[in-house]
Amino acid sequence: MKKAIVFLVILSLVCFSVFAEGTREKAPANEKLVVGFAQIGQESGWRGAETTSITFYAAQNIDTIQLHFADAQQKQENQIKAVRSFIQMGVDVIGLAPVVETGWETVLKEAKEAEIPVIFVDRMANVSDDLYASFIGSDFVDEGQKAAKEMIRLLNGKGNVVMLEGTVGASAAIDRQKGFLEEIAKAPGITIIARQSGDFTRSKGKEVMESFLKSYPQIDGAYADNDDMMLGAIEAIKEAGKKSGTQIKTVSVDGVKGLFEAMVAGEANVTVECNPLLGPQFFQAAADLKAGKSIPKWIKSNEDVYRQETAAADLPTRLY
Ligand code: GZL
Repeated sequence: MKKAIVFLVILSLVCFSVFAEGTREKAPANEKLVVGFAQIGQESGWRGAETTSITFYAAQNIDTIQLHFADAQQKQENQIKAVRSFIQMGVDVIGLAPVVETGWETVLKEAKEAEIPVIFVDRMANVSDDLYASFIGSDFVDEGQKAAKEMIRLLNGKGNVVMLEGTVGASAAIDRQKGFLEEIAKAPGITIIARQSGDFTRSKGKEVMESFLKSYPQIDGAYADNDDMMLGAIEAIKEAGKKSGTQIKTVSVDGVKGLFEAMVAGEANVTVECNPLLGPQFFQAAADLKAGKSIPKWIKSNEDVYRQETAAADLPTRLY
């Protein structure tokens, strides 16, 4: 009898715990989408537009989005620290604009172990597919090819060209140069006489162009991996007493307002658009990941080429 009672008591305890488990309210998942974004810095007008696109979107959706935003001042170690802090916080999704392509495996493996998906925004990193959920950004090789086609057109296929390059090791710089050099090689009359990094900044772009102008008496065209370096280069060309946009043709990438203003003034010729307004796409992808949906491995930006001839009409329509 005693044994029977003991058995029934144990059986009831087991049933109760199973029942309780089955009916226990699941801990309410945080209703908000909690995101950590490790931004590169504030090196260019383009970067500022991207930051605004991200922070403004989060502010507009404050009831459903909690954004933790870190500015790394263009230092990879600061981005890595920020990603680690987001992992500690237990955010739902991490956004990262990798300042350079290499050096990310360790911290991305930590994010994977913590089961926090990472979305690369605007720049890529050299890691295996399992370490990131998606890349939201442009086809930089295509941008470089478009820029070269414009330079060939502007120079009628012949002349001396200098290149102002972006941050050493950055995917946007590496791939734009790849596309530019592949395409420009189709015009044997064009010679690349100098290449140097201006780190995507206006001030360094001016310094680099000043040195080019001192070293090379005959420069027919200048290409820059971004508009900010080209705006610095234009200052240097003018200070050297040369005519930017006519004596020295210019082609650069981004599509920032300042370059449109230079085209309206006749001092620049072409900008290849690179869309920085990635906030909406980024948060939509993050929300999809949180909801357990699959997203494309590459969410490509759509962009165009803008020329001096239409700059006055285009300028009022520009959003950055
Ligand atoms: C491109 C982005 C580049 C811009 C620069 O996606 O990474 O970085 O072209 C910016 O202006 O500094």
